[in-house]
Amino acid sequence: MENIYLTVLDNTALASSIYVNIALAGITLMLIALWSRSIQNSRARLITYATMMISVVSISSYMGLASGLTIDTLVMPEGHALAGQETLSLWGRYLTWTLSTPFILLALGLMAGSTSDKIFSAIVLDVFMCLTGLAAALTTSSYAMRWFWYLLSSAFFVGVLYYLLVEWPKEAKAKGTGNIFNTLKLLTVFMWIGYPVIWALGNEGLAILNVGVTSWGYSILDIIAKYAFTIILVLYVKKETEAITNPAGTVSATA
Ligand code: RET
Repeated sequence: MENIYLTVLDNTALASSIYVNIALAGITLMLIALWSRSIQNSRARLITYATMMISVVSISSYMGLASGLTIDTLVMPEGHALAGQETLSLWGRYLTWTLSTPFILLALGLMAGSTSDKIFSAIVLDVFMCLTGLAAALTTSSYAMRWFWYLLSSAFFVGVLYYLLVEWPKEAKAKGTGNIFNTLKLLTVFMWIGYPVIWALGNEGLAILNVGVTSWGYSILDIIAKYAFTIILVLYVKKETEAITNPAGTVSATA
């Protein structure tokens, strides 16, 4: 068990799915730092800081996986395709999503010019979604309970989707950021739906995909949902700072 990071390195697919993301998060962080130097307005800067935090969390998250700190071998319960066998759980992913996804929602909510109560609600639902997803992965006493956690997490996810698809598009339209919000919303909704699909098909769910493919599944989603997302967003904020800073929103980032 102490050598779990060697188990990771021995599995080329698994190791590359982790190390590639550390590199991409680092590059994204440097690009944002470079591009955002000219942004002066504090609300616009808050959005770019939020996007930077997504990559900061990502580097820490993938370091946790690379070092083996946030990976364990779990024995799956009766009923699971791998019942009685050990399988790797990269549970650190679910834990650190509780830190990265709120920054994605904060950036989106601010872009849409939403209000603090709505941004708060979306983030709370999102954190519960991630924590119950962590519980689904770590429950080994009962197969049914694993899926019960999964369903609970999905219910929280529906709440998050409500803000993304119903509340914020209206506000973004009123604020004049409707087009860019629409692009980021579609990217986010499609990518985020991929996570529960990978969980269900992956080694912790129905075990149709092995651990390396499962991990690459999440890594590809991460590349689009985090790095591509932040790059599109920061370039927009840099170009159209005025659209973001006009006073329609009520979450004030002004000191
Ligand atoms: C789980 C499994 C349980 C059911 C649901 C899930 C949803 C996860 C999502 C994760 C998004 C993660 C992102 C991470 C970026 O750092 C927990 C997989 C609904 C939507 C965007």
